[in-house]
Amino acid sequence: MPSLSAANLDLLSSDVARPAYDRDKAGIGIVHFGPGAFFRAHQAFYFDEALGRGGDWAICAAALRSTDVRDALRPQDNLYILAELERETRYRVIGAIKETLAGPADRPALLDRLADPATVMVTMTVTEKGYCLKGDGSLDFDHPDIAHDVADPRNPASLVGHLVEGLRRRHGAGTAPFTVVSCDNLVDNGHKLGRAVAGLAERQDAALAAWIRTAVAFPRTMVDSITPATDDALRTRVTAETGLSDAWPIQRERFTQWVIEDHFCNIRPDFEAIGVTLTRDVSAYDRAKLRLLNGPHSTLAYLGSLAGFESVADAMADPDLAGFVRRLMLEDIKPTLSPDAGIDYDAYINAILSRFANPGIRHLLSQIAWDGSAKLPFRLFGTIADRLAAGAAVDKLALPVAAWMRFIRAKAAAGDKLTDPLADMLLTIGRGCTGNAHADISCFFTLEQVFPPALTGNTAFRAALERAYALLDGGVKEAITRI
Ligand code: CS2
Repeated sequence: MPSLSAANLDLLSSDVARPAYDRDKAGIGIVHFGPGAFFRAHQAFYFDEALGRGGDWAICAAALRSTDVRDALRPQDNLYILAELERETRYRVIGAIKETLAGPADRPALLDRLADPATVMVTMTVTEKGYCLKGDGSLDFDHPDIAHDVADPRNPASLVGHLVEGLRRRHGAGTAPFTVVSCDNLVDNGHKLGRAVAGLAERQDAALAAWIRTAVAFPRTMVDSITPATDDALRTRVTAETGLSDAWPIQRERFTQWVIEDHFCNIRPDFEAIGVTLTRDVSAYDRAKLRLLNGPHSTLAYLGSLAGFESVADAMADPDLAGFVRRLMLEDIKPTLSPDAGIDYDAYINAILSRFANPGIRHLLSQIAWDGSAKLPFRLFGTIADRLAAGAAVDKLALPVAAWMRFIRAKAAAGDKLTDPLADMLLTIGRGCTGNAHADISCFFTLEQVFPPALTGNTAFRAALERAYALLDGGVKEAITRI
């Protein structure tokens, strides 16, 4: 089977959509950090749409460490196939990425791209841990990459360090800044990143930091599209159904949403024309999505894994689990969301539940279970804190937190690996667990970077968590029924 490449596009089966623009003529205007599946399913798709309307919106996609994506995409001219999963799968070749860079060897080229006046926007999907923030949302100067970037700012290691160095060069050259668009599932993503970038810049040059604070836009965003990791089944299907083999195709549900705060310091595509929502206030969307989609997703990940399910759709096919998640959303999460935001929460909840239940999408619970220590604070702890402040019960909300702890304990007992920025610490705690709820939870609560004092010091939360943790002794179904 021939491979995907610019020269082979004509060999694609006729129903596969392909770039509707002259790729050779489109200039690079975007630099993206973190070329993982989500970016290729989401932002690259939107920039592909923008390119179809004309303009220099092609992307230089950079990975700071891993060379996998570059090595897979370069031989196929940085093209890849996006499969939109619905009753009928639609395939489309995305041409928006024109350059892939990776690792320290490509750092000079990446910094040149960041300094290039043609670069008008920098986007990123580096996951929660890629921001090197502390639990309170400020930059962690003790993080090894940040400490490195303070000592050697011209050869940065971190995302934040790259942004500072790129902006420093532009400032020095009198070049307009690029807009920095964070596309990760972090509460207040743009503002947190803006403060981190200015904070790091402050360590080398107060004038640069002041310029960053006043001249650079860091809009907040909400991004949404369920994107299961690529597997061999997808590769085989893509080859069979499109007529070309692709080293790294991407799959996602057809639904996709991008909301960006309308705050830019350089030119941008006509976002509204390509289905992106621009708004003055992203926070209501952001909060609703993190709390109603990602919170229940993590809930399904830990409860579902403990119950022996593999995918989100499998877990949702269990009426007890699906019913629990629905009640959690309606009774515990929805009351923490602003009723004046103009969002129909009931409709939103129903839509999310049917997206989760979509049998056409095999989204592994193990994928969502990654990085729990970095995800739970954004997905569940804010909701729990708000419920506690309102004097409401947190029994249901405590269950996924207890399930996460039991998940870690089970992984440690089985000698399994854990994908988490705190993996070593978590596995040490997990190995020390005895099964006694009070003692085990005390060990987890020593993780100050995960649990804020407002939660660890709250007796109602502690009691609910201990009860949930102990109830899980009888299995997930038992716990759900008794809560
Ligand atoms: C998921 C998200 O992997 C996870 O943790 O909860 O990636 C989720 O699929 C996306 O945020 C949906 O937009």
